[in-house]
Amino acid sequence: MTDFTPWPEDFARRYRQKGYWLDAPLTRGLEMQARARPEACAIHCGARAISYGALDRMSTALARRLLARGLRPGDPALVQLPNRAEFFVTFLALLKAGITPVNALFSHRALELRSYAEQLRPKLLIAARSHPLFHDDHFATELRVRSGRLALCLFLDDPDPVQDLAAWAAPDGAEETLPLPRIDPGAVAFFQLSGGSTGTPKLIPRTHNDYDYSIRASAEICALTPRTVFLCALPAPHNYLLSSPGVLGVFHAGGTVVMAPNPEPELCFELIARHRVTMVALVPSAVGLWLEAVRGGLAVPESLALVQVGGASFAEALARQVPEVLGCALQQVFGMAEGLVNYTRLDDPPERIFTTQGRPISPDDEIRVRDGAGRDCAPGETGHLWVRGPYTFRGYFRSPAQNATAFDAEGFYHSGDLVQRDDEGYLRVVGRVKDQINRGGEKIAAEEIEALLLRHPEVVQAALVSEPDPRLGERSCAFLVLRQPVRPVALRRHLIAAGVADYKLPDRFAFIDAMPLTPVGKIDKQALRAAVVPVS
Ligand code: AMP
Ligand code: DBH
Repeated sequence: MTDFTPWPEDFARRYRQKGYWLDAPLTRGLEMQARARPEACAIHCGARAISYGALDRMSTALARRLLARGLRPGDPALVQLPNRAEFFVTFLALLKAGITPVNALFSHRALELRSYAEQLRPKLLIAARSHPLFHDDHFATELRVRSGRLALCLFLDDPDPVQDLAAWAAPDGAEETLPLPRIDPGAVAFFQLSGGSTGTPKLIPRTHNDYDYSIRASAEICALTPRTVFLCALPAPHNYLLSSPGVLGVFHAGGTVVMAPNPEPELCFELIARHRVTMVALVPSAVGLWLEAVRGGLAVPESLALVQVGGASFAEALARQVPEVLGCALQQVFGMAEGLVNYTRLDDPPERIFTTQGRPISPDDEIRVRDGAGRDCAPGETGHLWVRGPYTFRGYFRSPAQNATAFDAEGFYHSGDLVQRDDEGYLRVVGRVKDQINRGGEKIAAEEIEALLLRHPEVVQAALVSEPDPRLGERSCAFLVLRQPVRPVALRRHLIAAGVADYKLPDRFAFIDAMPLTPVGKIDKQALRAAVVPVS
């Protein structure tokens, strides 16, 4: 599937000349580690320790069996797995086979999965029996219809070996007979998910070359080594956990990944102590929980040296507490699944680490901070962040209308973030123009939820806006104009029935007689945010 907007030739040439794009497959790092240090531990997952050699063999076995079943390079796949080692076995296997997956978050429900199935028309589904939608085969059957060409479904923890993922990934030597295909590193490796601001979740094509560069460079910036032990306690498919430097960065450096189901402090501290974890990636709301836990008497095990924080805006007052209370170095990370990632550097002065969200990975990340009229902002002034570079995408998958507004004529992606840039190129995220709510790092496209609310027979108008939340940073509030009174519980039920992920359910409903309007007659969300309304 080559449905993606390539970088113009002159850019591609420059990115190769400068050594960013190596024309090697994304699995190269893993394969090198498996050859050099096959016995070294790649992943701790529950009681299992999986070596680099085993990870390489399992992913090869799965790749070969999928190809033997008739799947072909370029075929799309839909994957939804929890934070378990099998997610990485699967992802690596698909990369080796040239099958291009979209990795849905485990919190995604019918609405999101249907949309991915309709956009990508996957030939392969890999999901988990532990997910409520896959306890039985009803939903998989529905996806088969929506895709129109789903040829194979495998499940994590399926009792039947014919469709049990672990059985498909078990090396037995026989699969060695079928060669793996040659991968085109300029081609799409997989689709990343956009937090989005419009109705349908958008797919972001990421190539082997561009993703590999962002990972290699991130591993270097974060000084990863074979002694790095990284705790993966946020959803593994998220761009942050996968690539900033994330699990793929750790594999590149030959370190060890420890899987955690969630960032809950008691559980994480126990894993950190048991495996001598050195580094963790968190969102601000999780840092809040960790700080509280330490104040409540829990101790952070001393092996932990670095806490990364990103995904949502991190209050300076909390940032200052990280070294003091957790006893670790802090790194701020500001990234996006579309590409650009910024880091504070490990040797930056503390003030810069506390007060900025870092600077871009690459000298060739071209950043523009522009005011509403498109003029360059002076250092320190607030403006819109536009970006283009060696690992920032050039177009959403099959979304011409969206691409026409998300990119300008020069190929800059308009991120929708409001930032300030200082003299040395460090960015501070100060706001947002995109119609999105950032609920503790989980992004909600307002339009998606509004459209669902409008399907309720009593809803006349709907507007989803953010409001401050002490724990999450932001939570969502749905302002509604109704025909007849409806109780919040009924509205929530309506959204659940539509199949929306739990984190997208409005935290609060507010009922008003009429929407405030802007001079051109659009719903005035700024006025809604400022409005004092009765709590429901
Ligand atoms: P997504 O497009 O879903 O990958 O989300 C990326 C968006 O998350 C960015 O465009 C920002 O709006 C937000 N974001 C990520 N990291 C940070 C951060 N450190 N501080 C503030 N916002 C962030
Ligand atoms: O929020 C994000 O999408 C994000 C945060 C930190 C990201 O994609 C990343 C680092 O790579």
